Amino acid sequence: MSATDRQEELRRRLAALGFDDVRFARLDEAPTAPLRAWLTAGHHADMHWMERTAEKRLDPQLVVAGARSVIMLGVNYWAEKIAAPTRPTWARYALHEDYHDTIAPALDEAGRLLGELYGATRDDYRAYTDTGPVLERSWAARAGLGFTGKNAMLISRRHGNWLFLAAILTRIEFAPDAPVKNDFHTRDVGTLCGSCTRCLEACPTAAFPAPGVVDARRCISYQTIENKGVIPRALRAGIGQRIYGCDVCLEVCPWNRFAQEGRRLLLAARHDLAEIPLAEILGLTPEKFAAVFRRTPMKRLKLTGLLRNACIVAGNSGDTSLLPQLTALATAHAAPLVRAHAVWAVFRLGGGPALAATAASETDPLVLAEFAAEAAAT
Ligand code: B12
Ligand code: SF4
Ligand code: SF4
Repeated sequence: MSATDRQEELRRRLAALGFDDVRFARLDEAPTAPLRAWLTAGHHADMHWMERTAEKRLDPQLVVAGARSVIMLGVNYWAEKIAAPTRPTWARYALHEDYHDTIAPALDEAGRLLGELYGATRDDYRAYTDTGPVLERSWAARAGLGFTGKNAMLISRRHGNWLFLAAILTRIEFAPDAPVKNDFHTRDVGTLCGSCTRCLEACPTAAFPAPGVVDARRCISYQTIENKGVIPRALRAGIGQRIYGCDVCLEVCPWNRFAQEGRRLLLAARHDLAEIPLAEILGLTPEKFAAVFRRTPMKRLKLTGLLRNACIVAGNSGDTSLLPQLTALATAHAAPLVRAHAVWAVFRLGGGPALAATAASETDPLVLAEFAAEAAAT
């Protein structure tokens, strides 16, 4: 079999495993992603693991010595079924079992394929989805899986913004696929955006200091998923009804009109989660949380984190029927993080004066800070 035929056979069999797009890039030219500038500006917030792994992200040789190529894989998670955002609003990707877990077996299978077709051993490659020290979006753009939008997303002409990415760094040398446009090297961001700036304008918390650059400190996705502590008061109103993650800069993108449902071979939908009313979430017990959110990305947030987010959504909802539940959380929940955000929500819904009396018996500094901020605001 010729080298070209073998590479196409690999592409075909990777697609058969469930990957909706399969592209190749050479590693001889490092991506220009301005990771260092991003870190220096503090845009990574408290994701210190991004700092610790920066060298490896910038140099694949430090991940797989002798690596020559990267195989970039895309998994389409677009679902017509949830065409309109629900209330509370979940990031679309979160309405599935954790994709890290459902894609991993296919990556194991991909490794076996490299063994079968190229005689590769475990030392010849590393496969990751999301959690590895790889600049996945930059390599995906280099491989022509799509282009980098002004929203920083890897946008595919076939799948819009709705692609999970996975990467296999390998010592095997593959013929590179072409980027989506020849001037790719001079215009790394917004290659096919034209004069559109919808995503930059739509961001509810002004998280784009520049096109293609996200300041995680202001990003709702970071705040509701990665931040394990207090969500800054100044951002809470902008979070609106978004209980977990944020798709605003993805949803507004005109390139989504070309998106079609993928085969979903590597995904397990949990669209039922979008139906859960906010009041039910506010009343979750640890047992119910564990049962409902088993295997979903929300399991990592834990019940405390989800309640924190739910309090913010409740505070933004204008729904005063939630006040009794929120007052109970503000006065009696065991976690100060939940009490603190519940205090904010109660004040937002107009129940503050009645709650203020309980401040005298509160001793936790997190919660007292919320009462103090409310007092200062009136
Ligand atoms: C840290 C991280 C986050 C952080 C920081 C996001 C960010 N923009 O960096 C937070 C928590 C905020 C986040 C949010 C989200 N994330 Co995230 N995240 C990551 C992670 C782990 C690393 C990203 C990274 O290295 N950031 C550092 C910056 C510097 O690198 P970058 O964004 O990849 O690089 C871009 C810029 O450098 C720019 N660029 C390149 N050249 C140039 C040149 C110039 C001059 C400029 C200005 C810019 C520029 O383009 C690059 C490619 O987009 C990746 C997985 C991975 N290993 O890559 C997933 C990943 C990027 N996330 C993903 C997703 C789905 C999301 C969310 C949509 C989740 C949600 N719905 O809530 C949001 C989208 C927010 C957004 N608009 O970016 C997907 C994106 C898939 C895709 N098609 O692009 C990834 C690839 C995970 C995966 N395997 O599928 N994420
Ligand atoms: S994910 Fe949401 S908050 Fe983050 S940059 Fe996009 S629109 Fe802004
Ligand atoms: S919304 Fe417009 S500017 Fe933003 S990524 Fe999509 S095409 Fe580009």
